[in-house]
This record gives sequence, structure tokens and C-alpha cells, in this order.
Amino acid sequence: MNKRITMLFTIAAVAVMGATLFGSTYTQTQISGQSFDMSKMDIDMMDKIRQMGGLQLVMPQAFAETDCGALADTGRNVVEFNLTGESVSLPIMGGESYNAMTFNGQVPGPTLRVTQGDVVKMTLTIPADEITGHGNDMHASQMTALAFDSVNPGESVTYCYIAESAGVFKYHCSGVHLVGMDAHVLSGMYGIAIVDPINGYKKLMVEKTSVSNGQVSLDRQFYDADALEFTLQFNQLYLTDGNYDMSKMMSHQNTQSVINGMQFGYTPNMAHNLLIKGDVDADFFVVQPWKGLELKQYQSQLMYVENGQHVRLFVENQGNEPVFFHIVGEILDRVTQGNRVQSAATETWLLGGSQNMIVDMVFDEPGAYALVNHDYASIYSGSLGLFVAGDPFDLNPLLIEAGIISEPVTSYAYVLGNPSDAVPPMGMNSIAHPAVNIHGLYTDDVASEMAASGDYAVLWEIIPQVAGPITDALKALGRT
Ligand SMILES: [Cu+2]
Repeated sequence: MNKRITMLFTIAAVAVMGATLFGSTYTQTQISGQSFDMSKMDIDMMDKIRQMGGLQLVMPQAFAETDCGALADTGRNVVEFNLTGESVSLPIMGGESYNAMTFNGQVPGPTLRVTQGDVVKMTLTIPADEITGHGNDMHASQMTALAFDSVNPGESVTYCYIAESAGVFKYHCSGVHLVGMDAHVLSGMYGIAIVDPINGYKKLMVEKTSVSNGQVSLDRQFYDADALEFTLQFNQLYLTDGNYDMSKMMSHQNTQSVINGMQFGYTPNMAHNLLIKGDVDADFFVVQPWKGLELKQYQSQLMYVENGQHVRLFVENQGNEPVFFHIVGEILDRVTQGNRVQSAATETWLLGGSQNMIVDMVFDEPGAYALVNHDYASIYSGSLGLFVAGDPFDLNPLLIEAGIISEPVTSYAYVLGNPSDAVPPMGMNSIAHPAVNIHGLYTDDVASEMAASGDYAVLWEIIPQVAGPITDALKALGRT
């Protein structure tokens, strides 16, 4: 028997031995430590296990629940999540493009949202004309990427798992038998799963102070668990001539820092210039690289919130470098990781690679607030975007004069919508966004499908229609 065959035989034997030892518990998704009772073990059997390399070899198999039929029959809610691995060309700043690898023609891939205890039934399909195989590793599954392995072009593989832990979890391509995982992930094959806590999110408490009879005292303010939600995924690109360059990754020489796949994707565009400065070419922010209606889904958009509104951010570091998450002019009122609060009233929170957090916060005052990775190299190479809270630019009178709205609005999202790539699917404590516009690193096919669905504002079609009335209103109000 050669060495390779011996190894395979050993692994198979240990798996069989494990099944015997664990009895019926082996068929469960996750085997708890308590089911292993040393006092009841046959000593000869223990020796045999030791000789075969130990029980740890059993564990990946034990965790790898792929029997979708058995899980569907348990009475749990089953959520299907279908991914397609596709290599496509996508734009980068400067009118250039790069050879991206994607799930479903978009970077990041679609966000999965489930409730703790749900069964996730994930299917990865690789089209026959795709240039390479791909894999998948969902961190929410607590399953080794080796168990799923990889899928060849022209094939489709399904697996199931129970989302047992609440929180935000990365998912990513695991390459071809784990080879090339860095190239695939850093070229765009990543996304997140949000697992809502089974009992919902907690109310938010924010500490303020108040004055009464000359005495300053603590004034705790409570916000309902329901929140307006955004997803923010940080990553980098390491490119030479539009292709992933492993040597740049090894030396941490990133060429672009991205939030949800784009550099500076949440900065003002020409419509904002018109509304605020009365001139489409009058830039008012330090970087506005994605402006021009012809950019369609790639035209930069801003993220809008109301003042005094509970806002929840699902943040994931998909990349290879740290993220020092900070919002200029604000404090992160609560930071949660997994389902445990880590901090309150913090200025910045550090996320290592493949680490995440949920930020709960309230923007008290009208204003434009920059979100950054507070590493200057990262800011200058793209990790910078804007939240706009309330009506800091006094646009309500203008929008009413132009006939776009009839009553003042509490956030510009009612007029312009929030960017679709930053808006997660609805969960149990989600406040619906007033409107959502099509924005993101999507292929034209994906953007066309979204436009055809009727669920999104297509700003590149709407803005030309309202540009005239806005210009007239600006003149009527003496703002030009
Ligand atoms: Cu891949």
C-alpha cells in the first residue's frame, strides 16, 4: 500500500471510528464536547484512535453537514442562497478597468440575511464558459472550506448549514482546492452574511448630559431597536496592468482601497454640485472622481440618514490590512461583535482581516460626516465616503420650489434614495429606506436587471428630467 492510499484509508477509518464512538450524535450538525465521555471509552479503542492520528481528523467531517434534506425536515426555516462564480471586467478610477472575479457579477457579492437558527442552503454554480473553478467558505457555517472544496466550470454544488451564531460573517471564494484563494478574494469574490439574533437587536442607549437648576447630570437616551441599516465592506486591490499582482499583496503595496468595491464611491456627483452650488461642475468636496451621468451605476452617491435616527452599520474588513473605522465628527455609540457589546461611545474601532462589527449610532446634528479607514494611506487611496444627516444644505425650500417634493423631508434619501450596494436586505429590526437608487460595482447586466425590477430609483434617467426645474428654482430663490 503506498503512502497516499494509506493516508486515505486512515482518514476513512477514523471517520468510521468516530461514527461508532459518537453514535447517533454523529449525524447532528455540531457535536458538543459533552458527548465525548472518556470514562466510557474502551482503552483499546483509544489506543487505536491515537495510532490513527487522533480524533481531530473527524471534526471537519462532523461539522460538515451537507444533508439538506435532513435539515429541511427539522422544522427550521430554510433560506436559499444562490451564487454564481463569474470573471468579468469592472471599472476602477481613472476610466480604466480590471479583471475582476465576482459572485453574481457584482462586488461585493449579494448580502445574505437570515435569523439565528435558520438553515442556509447555499448553491454555487460555475458556468461552463467560466475560466476557472471556484470555491466557497461561509464563516457563518463553522465548516471547513476543505469540506466544500471547489466547483468546476459547468458544475453546481449545494450545501446546507445551520446559522447558529448571530453577527456578521464574511463569505468568500476559497479558490480551486484552496489554491489562488488570495487572488480570487482580492479580485472581488467576497460578501457577508448577516445573522440576526433570534430575539432581535437590543435598544440603543446613548449617554448625554442635561442641566437642571444649575446642576449638570447624566441623561441617558434610549432608542428603539429598529434602525436604518447600511453595510460597509472594506478591501484593497493589488493590481498591475489590471490584473491581481501577488507580489504587491505580499509586500502590502495596495493600489486601491475600496469600500463596497469602489474607491471614493460615496462622494458627491454632478447632481449634488447643481443642488448645492448651482453648477454641475462646481465640486465642493475634496474628491469627486465618479461624476457624470454616463457612469450610470458607477456614479458616486451619498448615504442619507435622519437626525435623531437609530442607524446600524454592518462593517466587515474583507481585506489584507487593518481598518481603523472612524466617522469624522461622530462617536460610535455602540460596537457589537458577534452578539456581544464590545464598546460604547468610542471614537474609532479596529478591525483586523476577516473581522467585523455592528455599529449602532445616532447622528444628532445636521451635517456631512466622512467615514474613513483612519489610516492615511487608506484614506488617500479610496477609503473615504460621506454620510449626510438631515438637511445641512437647506435644500428643502429648493426641492419644494422645483416641485420635486411638497413637504420638507427629514433626509435626502426621500428624494435621491440611498445607494443599493450599501443597503442590506430587510431584517427583523430594519427601518425601510425611503428609496434606494442603483449604485455599485455591478456589471451592466446586473444593473439592467435591477432597473427592470422597478424596485430602484434610476438616477441617471431621473436627474436629466429634474435638472431644468432645479435650475429654475435656484434662480427663483436667488441662489445662482
Ligand atoms: Cu474563485
